[in-house]
Amino acid sequence: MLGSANLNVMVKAARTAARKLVRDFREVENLQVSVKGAGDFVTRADTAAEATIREILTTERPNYGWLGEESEEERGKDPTRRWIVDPLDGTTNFLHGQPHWAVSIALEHKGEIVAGVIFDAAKDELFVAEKGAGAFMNDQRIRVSGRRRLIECAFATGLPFGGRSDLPLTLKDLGRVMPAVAGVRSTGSAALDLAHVAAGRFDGYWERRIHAWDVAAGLLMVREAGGFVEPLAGDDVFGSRTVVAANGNVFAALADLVRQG
Ligand code: LIP
Repeated sequence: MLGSANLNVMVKAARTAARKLVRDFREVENLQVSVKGAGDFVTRADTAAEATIREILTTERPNYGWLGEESEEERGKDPTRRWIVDPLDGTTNFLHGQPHWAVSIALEHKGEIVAGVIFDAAKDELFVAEKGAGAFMNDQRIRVSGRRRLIECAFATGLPFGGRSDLPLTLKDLGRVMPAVAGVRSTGSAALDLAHVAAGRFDGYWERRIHAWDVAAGLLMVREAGGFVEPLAGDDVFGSRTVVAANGNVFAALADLVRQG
């Protein structure tokens, strides 16, 4: 696979962690009928996957910092670089035996995402991107869709579960967006939503209350595929924990609809 040495290390870490997650996923499918369910098992799988990724990345790049969903943040000896990792994005899907989850690894340099890997092991689709070098899926170049009319567009979003503070605003977003578009989908994985925007499968995506590790790799993927990514509110995606992404033709129209909230 072409790409920088850093990207190849990221792909190695994602594929290594995913091999065990695929085995765990098969076990989870068997646990659906159990009374206790698969909760504890998935938590262990998630944590183990992050430990595998962290071991590989910190061995190859010992001076980089770390921000991962399942472990303590760590500042590196090189304060300009850090890994941002979600070892299992789409946890609820995984828990319910839904084959729509991904390993997401991003490399940040001086506050900017410069490389991203999103591996959908269930579908064997490896999305990669490096700043200035384009976005690819299974080594084929990907680009955002070309749709221009909102009414022809399909968008993704994350639907809050009970108790999440963004539920009222998201319901208002849906009330404005759904009548104006061809469809809205909620897949349960922000990383794959952004990867699919980059691949032209969705025309855009927005979500409130995301974490940096959910979207770090995907936002680079969309930009390198020719799309636009901005915070829905505030100054930056990570700080505001909001994101809106779309192809350049419909970005302004989608952003306008969700920013009215
Ligand atoms: C998930 C996100 C998704 C969001 C879910 C959850 P996780 O990440 O990818 O977009 O709607 O609430 O946060 O928890 O599966 O890594």
